[in-house]
Amino acid sequence: MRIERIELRVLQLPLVRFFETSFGRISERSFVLVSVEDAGAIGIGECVADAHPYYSAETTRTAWHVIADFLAPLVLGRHFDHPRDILDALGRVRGHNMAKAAVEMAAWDLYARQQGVSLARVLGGTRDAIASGVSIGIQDSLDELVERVVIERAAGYRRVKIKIKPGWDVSAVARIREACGDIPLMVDANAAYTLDDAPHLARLDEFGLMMIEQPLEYDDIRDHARLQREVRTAICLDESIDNVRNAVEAIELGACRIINIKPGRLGGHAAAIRVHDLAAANAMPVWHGGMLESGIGRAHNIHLSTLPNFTLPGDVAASCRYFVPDLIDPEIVVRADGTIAVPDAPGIGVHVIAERVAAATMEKMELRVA
Ligand code: OSB
Ligand code: MG
Repeated sequence: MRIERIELRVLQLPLVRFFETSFGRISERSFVLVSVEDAGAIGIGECVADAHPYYSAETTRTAWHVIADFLAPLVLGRHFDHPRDILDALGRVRGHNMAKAAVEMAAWDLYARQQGVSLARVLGGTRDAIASGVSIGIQDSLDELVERVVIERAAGYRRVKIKIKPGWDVSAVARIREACGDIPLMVDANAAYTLDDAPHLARLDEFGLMMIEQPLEYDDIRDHARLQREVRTAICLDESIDNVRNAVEAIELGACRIINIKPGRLGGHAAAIRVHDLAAANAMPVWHGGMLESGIGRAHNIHLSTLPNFTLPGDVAASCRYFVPDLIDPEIVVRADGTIAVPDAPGIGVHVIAERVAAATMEKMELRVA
């Protein structure tokens, strides 16, 4: 594989419904789409950074800058035997995993297409359908929250995750248990608490949650290890696991019992596979997170979720929850049994509608071998 052309676009798409987390409410997504080209064959990746630096330090604009000025020159015109070698080739650039992942994942799609096989095949996937969970944001009232949970359960989702923050946690979980009974339920705090909140978070233990995701500061593995000793509920790390070494440290310190894998946060599919394998070797389950991706990023997530240690339902849900219309057609659908079929056409295996991409494009740039 030799990438001779890269195309960058900034897209803006309105969300079907607002999405609120402990770090704020958004009503649209802004992201960079990366296409890489080799002799007419094209691969595509979606950068998960958003307009704001509230989930992680990266933004749509930093990703654009770093890809155009630093990452593209490191891959353009260079021969790669395999996309697993790309992250190392970008290693001189510190951080910026989301920018790196967008380029790397586009290259995986290109490689799989050139081989004529699905992305799942080249990633090492072992299943043809994945279990889908749903992530429900903070609502304006507890009544509306219960209403959302009922709707999503009826749609088939295998587990429900709700976003929590101080003031919207124990009461929200209690209401859902009252109204919906013993459904598979978990919470995600997006780093809204401190270790001083340990006694409060321990109040969640009585509700039999599957896990508490990222309760403490985004880069604080040590405090998560302390918290895990004070609560019975499993802690799952998201923000804190942004490379393989962090995962090793978290496992060694007992900072979590479950890991959320997002290739965008880790620097792409190859790094995600390494964390997946590391967790498997330590008998720790993983699941695939989501970043409100369009159908393009969502397709990448579906393929990666076919690896064997993704044993818990992921935040990989139907297109219609996010974007109508999606950038792809047919869109991603969740079946009545809460599963999503893995596309079996070459690469990510979904059909991107060029006119929809063009209509959502705010800015475009083309980079070629110098
Ligand atoms: O923490 O998992 C998260 C969305 C944006 C940023 C961070 C997170 C999320 C989600 C939504 O929980 C997952 C999805 O449905 O794509
Ligand atoms: Mg999370």
